[in-house]
Amino acid sequence: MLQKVLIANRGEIALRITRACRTLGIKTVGVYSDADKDLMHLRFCDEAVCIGPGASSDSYLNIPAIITAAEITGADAIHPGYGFLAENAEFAEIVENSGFIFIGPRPEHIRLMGNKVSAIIAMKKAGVPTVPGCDHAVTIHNALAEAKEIGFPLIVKAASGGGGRGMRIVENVDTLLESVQAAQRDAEMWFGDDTVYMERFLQKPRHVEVQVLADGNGHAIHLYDRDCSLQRRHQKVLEEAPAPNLPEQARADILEACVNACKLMQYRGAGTFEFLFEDDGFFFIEMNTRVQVEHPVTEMVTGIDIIEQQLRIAGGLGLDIQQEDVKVLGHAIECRINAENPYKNFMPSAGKVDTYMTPGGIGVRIDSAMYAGYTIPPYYDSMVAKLIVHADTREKAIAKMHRALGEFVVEGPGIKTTIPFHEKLMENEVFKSGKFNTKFLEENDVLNS
Ligand code: MV4
Repeated sequence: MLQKVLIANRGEIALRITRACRTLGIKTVGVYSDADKDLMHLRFCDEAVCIGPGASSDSYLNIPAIITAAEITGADAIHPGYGFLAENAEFAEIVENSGFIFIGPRPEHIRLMGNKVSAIIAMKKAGVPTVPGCDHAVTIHNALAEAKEIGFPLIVKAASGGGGRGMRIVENVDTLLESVQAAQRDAEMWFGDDTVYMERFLQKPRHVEVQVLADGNGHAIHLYDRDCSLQRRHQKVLEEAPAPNLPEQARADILEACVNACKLMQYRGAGTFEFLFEDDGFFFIEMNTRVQVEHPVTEMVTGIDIIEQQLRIAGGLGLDIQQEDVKVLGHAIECRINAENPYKNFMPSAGKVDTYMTPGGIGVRIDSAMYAGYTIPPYYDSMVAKLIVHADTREKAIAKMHRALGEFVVEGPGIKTTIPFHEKLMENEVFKSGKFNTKFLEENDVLNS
């Protein structure tokens, strides 16, 4: 088993990983930027190393500083969390070449899934259903021919992209070539790679993802599914498990396909297969080779600690779970609480938190690194807490979430949060029906309905 883990991240996920390590008796090394010396998890880590100034590029993305911190503290493994370097294949290679264990997939799988075209090709080979499209690069020279095959509307995406950046929806042939060129320019600017590809555009899909765990030697299991359709500008706002209103056979088939793909690839670690779900069909769009923000909803319905499993797998202990052991009990919902003002177009609002009161009760979980007196720095992501609830049914989970949100107090000069937005969401009839898709937030003014 691992002896000492360096947590190359900050905020709630750094605290989450610290907790898992300490529960397992693994020593912890925290790293922090100049702007983060008051981070909560540093109080619980055995050691802490400053890795640079506040800007992410000089600290949490500073590979030499992170490797050096691991060397001077004698860590044997590095956990990247999510975001920052979590899906950087070069970082994973440098970690391994420097003699440390990378707590995550093999670098070749990070690279394979980091390129959406190679990911789609791999999934097709593994029998995972993909979106009707072309699994190769598109330029103005072949776009017309490919578009004839795919049909309109179609969407142009960056091969090195993901998470919605640089996507372009093309309604008809008139705007095809200019859209391909614009997408190539965006891709070059955002990702340094102008490779783009095309897929049929699904008009009102749901976003459903499958959590997997694999030991790297061909043993793989799924931990069922999550619905992440409620997104605002490609940022997930709320996630739930299991995905509501999925046809049972379609669910069983896609879960099996994901596990088979992991076995075929000899995948290692935690991973998430992201699908669009429309007209009772699943369509693979991308695979995330990291633990995700929304992993707690899966933990709440399965009782499995995903971070603990990551640590076991990285420590060579493999998976101590058989597929038949994995059961979904009840329903879990996660609301991402951001330091943003929902009444002012979700404008970020950093600052000092004077009053911090968290909800409680059966099945209420807070994943946050905030505390009274904590100052939210302006450098990083605006997500400051995840409120997760679990109950026997989706209806009861919604009622419990609404009650918990009503108890949640985060106050300070200039501090606004999305708590009121989530309270209104819990009162929204369409949301409560479970019959919504990725267009819901775009088409509904939740706060004023
Ligand atoms: C799509 C799509 C429809 N058809 N792909 C990809 C990244 C993810 N965050 C959103 N993605 C989508 N990919 C095909 N073939 C719809 C989405 C999508 C979306 C697209 C544009 C604007 C908002 C969106 C919200 C969720 C999903």
